[in-house]
Amino acid sequence: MINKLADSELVLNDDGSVYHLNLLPEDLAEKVILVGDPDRVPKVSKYFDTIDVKKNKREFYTHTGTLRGERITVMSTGIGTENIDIVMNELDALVNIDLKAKEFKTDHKALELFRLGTCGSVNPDIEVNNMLVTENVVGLDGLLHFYQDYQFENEFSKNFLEKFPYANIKPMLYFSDWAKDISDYYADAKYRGNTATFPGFYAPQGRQLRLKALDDQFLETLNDLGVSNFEMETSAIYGLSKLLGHKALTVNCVIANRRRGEFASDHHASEKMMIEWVLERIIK
Ligand code: R1P
Ligand code: URA
Repeated sequence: MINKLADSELVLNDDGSVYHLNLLPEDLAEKVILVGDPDRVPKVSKYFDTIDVKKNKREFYTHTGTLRGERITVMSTGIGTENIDIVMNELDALVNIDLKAKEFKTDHKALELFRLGTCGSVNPDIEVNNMLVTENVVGLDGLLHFYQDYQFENEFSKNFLEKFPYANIKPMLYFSDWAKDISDYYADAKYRGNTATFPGFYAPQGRQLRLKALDDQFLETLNDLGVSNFEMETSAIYGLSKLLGHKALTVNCVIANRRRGEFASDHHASEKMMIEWVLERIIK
């Protein structure tokens, strides 16, 4: 492997910070909460005891501080797996690459990444205003096809790949090592499930406004294959964490029940409940 990275490959800003996240290594804690919406960042950091770093560029807003004596970061990723590609590579560069020398460090540092997102359920029995922890994830977005192949095999993935009926979409399947041993943080979560991540909110998730989606039975078909909920980031977070050697766990608040046509009228209250529930568990 080439050890010295060219300026075009590891792009830095004038102050030496990573190009998109606009962060220096000292701006980041080892526990990182990832949220999609930039407005969710202050909703999380308001619970911190101190906030020492506030930086942003584009949709990437970061606050770092302390909670109950432990350092913690919350960062917005914006929407989609293409943003997660940037977030994961630049977070990893902050801890595992010497930015000044542009060389890989010899000691590997593993970050703990907690996604706090929103999602839609495709299992009619999974009710809105509850949290769902992702055990397995199906990536229908395509990002991980550009990296070295990584697939895991278990009963869920074997069954899913065997029966997935859409020939022009190539699923990639991942899991969180943490989720398999979920008792670490989220043992009392109401729902655990298999999440599908999509490269869009409308037809990719089976929504039809003025345009027809691939299949009228899309939600039912994926639910029959064991999928419980839909969102737009977790496949890339779990897949790239696995490849880069970080720990990741997603909790999504269910704000839509797609099979019953329901949307959580007070989704801001559920978001608050999720933030408090997660912060109580990841820092005791
Ligand atoms: C779509 O509205 C967005 O909401 C969900 C999806 O994954 C997508 O990013 O997550 P966030 O609430 O974290 O943004
Ligand atoms: N986020 C999604 O991606 N889909 C939903 O249905 C709700 C939130």
